[in-house]
Amino acid sequence: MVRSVASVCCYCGTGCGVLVEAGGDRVLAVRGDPDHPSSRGALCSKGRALADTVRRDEARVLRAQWRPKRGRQLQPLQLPDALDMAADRLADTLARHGPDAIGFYLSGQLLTEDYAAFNKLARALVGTNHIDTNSRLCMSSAVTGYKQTLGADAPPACYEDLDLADTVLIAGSNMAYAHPVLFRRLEAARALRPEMKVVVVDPRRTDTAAMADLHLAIAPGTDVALFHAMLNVMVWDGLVDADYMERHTTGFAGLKARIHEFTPRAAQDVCGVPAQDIIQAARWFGQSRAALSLYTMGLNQSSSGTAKNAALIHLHLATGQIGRPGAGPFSLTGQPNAMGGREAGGMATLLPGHRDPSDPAHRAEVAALWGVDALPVEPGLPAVAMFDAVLEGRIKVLWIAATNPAQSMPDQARVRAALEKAEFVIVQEAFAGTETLAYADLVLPAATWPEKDGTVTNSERRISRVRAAVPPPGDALPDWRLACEVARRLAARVAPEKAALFSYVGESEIFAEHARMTAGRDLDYSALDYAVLEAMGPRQWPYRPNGDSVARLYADGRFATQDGRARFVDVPYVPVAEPVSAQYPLRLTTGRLRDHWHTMARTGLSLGLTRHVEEPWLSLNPSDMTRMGLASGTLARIRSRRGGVVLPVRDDASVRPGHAFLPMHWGGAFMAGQGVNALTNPVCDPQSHQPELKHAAVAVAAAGLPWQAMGWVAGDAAQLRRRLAAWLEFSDYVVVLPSAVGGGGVRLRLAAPSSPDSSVLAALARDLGVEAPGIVFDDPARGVLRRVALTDGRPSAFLLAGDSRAHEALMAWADGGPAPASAAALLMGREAAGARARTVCVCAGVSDQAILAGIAEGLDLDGLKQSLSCGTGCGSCLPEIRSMIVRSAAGELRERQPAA
Ligand SMILES: Nc1nc2c(c(=O)[nH]1)N[C@H]1C(S)=C(S)[C@@H](COP(=O)(O)OP(=O)(O)OC[C@H]3O[C@@H](n4cnc5c(=O)[nH]c(N)nc54)[C@H](O)[C@@H]3O)O[C@H]1N2
Ligand SMILES: Nc1nc2c(c(=O)[nH]1)N[C@H]1C(S)=C(S)[C@@H](COP(=O)(O)OP(=O)(O)OC[C@H]3O[C@@H](n4cnc5c(=O)[nH]c(N)nc54)[C@H](O)[C@@H]3O)O[C@H]1N2
Ligand code: SF4
Ligand SMILES: [Mo]
Repeated sequence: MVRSVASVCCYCGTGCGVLVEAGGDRVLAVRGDPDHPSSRGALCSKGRALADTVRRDEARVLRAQWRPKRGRQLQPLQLPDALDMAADRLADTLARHGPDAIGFYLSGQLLTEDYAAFNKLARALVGTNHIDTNSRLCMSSAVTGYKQTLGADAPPACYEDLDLADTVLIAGSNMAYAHPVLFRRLEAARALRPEMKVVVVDPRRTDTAAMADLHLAIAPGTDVALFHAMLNVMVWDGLVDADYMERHTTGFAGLKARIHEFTPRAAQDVCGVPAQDIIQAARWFGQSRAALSLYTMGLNQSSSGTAKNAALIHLHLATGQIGRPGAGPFSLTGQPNAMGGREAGGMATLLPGHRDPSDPAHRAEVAALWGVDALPVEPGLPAVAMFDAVLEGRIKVLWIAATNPAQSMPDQARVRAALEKAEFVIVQEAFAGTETLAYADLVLPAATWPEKDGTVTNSERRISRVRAAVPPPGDALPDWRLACEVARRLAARVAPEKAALFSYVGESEIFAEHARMTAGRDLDYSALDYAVLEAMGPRQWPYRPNGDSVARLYADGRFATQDGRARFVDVPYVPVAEPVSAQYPLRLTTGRLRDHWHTMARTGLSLGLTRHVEEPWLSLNPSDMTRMGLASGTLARIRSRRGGVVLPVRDDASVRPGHAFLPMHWGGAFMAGQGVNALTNPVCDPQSHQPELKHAAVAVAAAGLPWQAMGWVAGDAAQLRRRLAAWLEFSDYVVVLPSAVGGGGVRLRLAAPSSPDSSVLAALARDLGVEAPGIVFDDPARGVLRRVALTDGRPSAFLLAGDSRAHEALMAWADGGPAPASAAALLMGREAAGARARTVCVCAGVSDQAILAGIAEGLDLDGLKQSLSCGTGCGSCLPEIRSMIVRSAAGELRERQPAA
């Protein structure tokens, strides 16, 4: 019997509805849910590939595990024993060191019910406010920005505003990659109303920027100067709404003097974009009937993230562009439940129902609602400071759930030192092989999507039900249940009267308790429960008992402040924390790719998704490459003041001279060293405590690793990655990557200063399964191995050590290309092969080469769609295809000549 279960995609904060088709314990297919009001059936490439990522095997954490001693392997443990072990350690730490020796580090990927359970455990039972999440790396500047200006942490707009806006200001957001379904909606609106103006503020010319009428490629970190200058122009041109400001805002007088300094000329010098463009952006915004801003990490992940948010919101307050259809400052959330986590108060600086832990009245309210005497007073530590406290020995037990800090936190050397220093680390994980698991003393097996029930809130304040479609594998349990099981055991040891606080029978009971805590607050959805969600479908907050959702906030000009007025805040422009210098001359920024999700535990399991970008590299402007004498593909050592990584460099005209870009996805589980965040700066915004993940000063130089080997082997990527993982220690440059080539397998690349001795080469050949292969052209005297194992006449594994000229040709053959006329000529690199094509359209499997060939024939977008079917599925590739058309016309891209 096939069931169809309505749920929500587990990736980004767009929160697309999905229908999961399942039979028994298997997921058969995942489709877009046409009835979900936020997405109306649409899914991007990641959502479409969800069925490929549902696993019940060794790719998952199936059992509890513990590490008897640091440095030893994890060992399996019965789940009840693991829960007792957690409770024992927590009780013991409480007795010896008190509640603030325990910290919880959670995730915006937890469901609201998980958050509610953990929050109660931390604050009402353990008695600490040390509960923070990866949302600190993500949304916390949006929270402080909204609270400072509008009085509450509430995005005032909704997705329909994308259809209705006349001017759209996209700031620090690469929506084309990170919120593709919303970007599709914007493209559709613009196709209907070509007069719509789109301005993109991003140092890089992303696929999002490529669709803009105006791209402001500002220097990193200079957004405040830009927004102040835009406001300056609006004041000067009389585009502000003095009446609105007079009736609904305060504080403009205090900001005026500062705005005065930021003339377009002054901002041109700071931001590095023409004054004329700044004036143009301000006029479009100010003259527009409806102006909408969409913004994300380019603003938030900054040492002045709060100021960037406030300065952008000022533009809306000054022009009255808020609370109306098509208008408003709309912060897009990153993770699927970043919003729900904020509502449940699952961060050090928040309490349930958008309350504040530093407010005694709020603490008393929450204590009463939970039925405990009091909540802890001592402030909780935000993420970066929490890991510092672990390193300094103040926090001794750290419980990590649904996040992978040994990859995603800035300044990995420090984070990893902290994890080593901790007395006891609990890691609650769903997928095997993550970087953080290497530091676990106790592993709790978590259920994950689509095995969990609960709710999430998306960017437009819409609460949807997440529904389980299959049972969890092995001993895995939903996160809230693991939290409650440990909580009850801990209560039995330290406060038996509190055990009842955690005796929920199911998710709906937790949600009901949580929803009640929102009564009378700005987000009030106390009238909402699972029955209402079942009957009415996803609802937005605030939710009125009569069944009305509120689509737009502040329509009446009354804000969530004491006096009902929104506030202008006099925010200074402060440059990035780490200026470039002679020693570290390049500005590094980091961010996302279209088809991967964060640290790739899940997207790394979908072969289709690995095709778009197959490996990590550093993007540099071609002029910098020439200046440094680096050819595309050269291995380079990238260093910051904190650490380094070795990766290939590639020329990329979307990056400005003096700038560099590295994707955030690949960490120590896929490459030698500690990944991208070995480089990043842990300096934080003083108000939001969000780290500056978007900027670090770096140096780049050729790595000097001339000996290289490349291998590939077909088979199950999760198993093969485990088999090859030890090679990650081999040198400063090693990557072990899932590969879609030949129906799936793993790719290995490594490099060394000189040829390793023959025993190392023999071990490499053994691990890749090419000890006695079908084709051999070795040259042992020169440390060269060239071997291909064949199955049914096609490569099933190969190794090219010391001479990898044949790599692309072999990959093409393994991937279904024609067999070479002469294997010898191929392996000796004499059979020239055109560079292998890269997949642009995952749905229809169309390569960049095919698209460029089409463009060369004169096809436009519609022609390409018709003749190649590219871009006719989820549409995630459309921005890239459009940008290829533009860049080909500009002579930047050319079809590569086919192999001679
Ligand atoms: N495919 C995919 N989608 C995702 C995710 C994913 O991992 N993969 N993750 C989700 C999550 S959790 C998040 S938080 C969102 C993030 O979504 P986005 O914020 O859109 O993604 P990023 O690539 O991190 O950063 C956006 C842009 O900020 C620019 N930028 C850097 N510095 C500055 C600056 O100083 N000013 C300005 N204006 N821009 C700057 C970068 O060049 C980059 O293009 O994506 C969500 N969606
Ligand atoms: N350099 C750089 N670093 C960044 C960023 C950047 O732009 N640049 N962005 C930052 C941002 S915005 C974010 S949001 C973070 C994201 O960083 P992380 O949160 O560390 O990234 P994920 O890979 O999503 O980690 C989620 C983990 O939870 C596991 N998991 C999945 N489902 C479940 C479940 O249901 N229960 C449990 N218990 N576990 C589960 C996954 O296997 C995975 O290991 O990265 C931050 N780090
Ligand atoms: S846009 Fe893509 S990743 Fe985001 S929720 Fe929708 S389908 Fe999932
Ligand atoms: Mo995020």
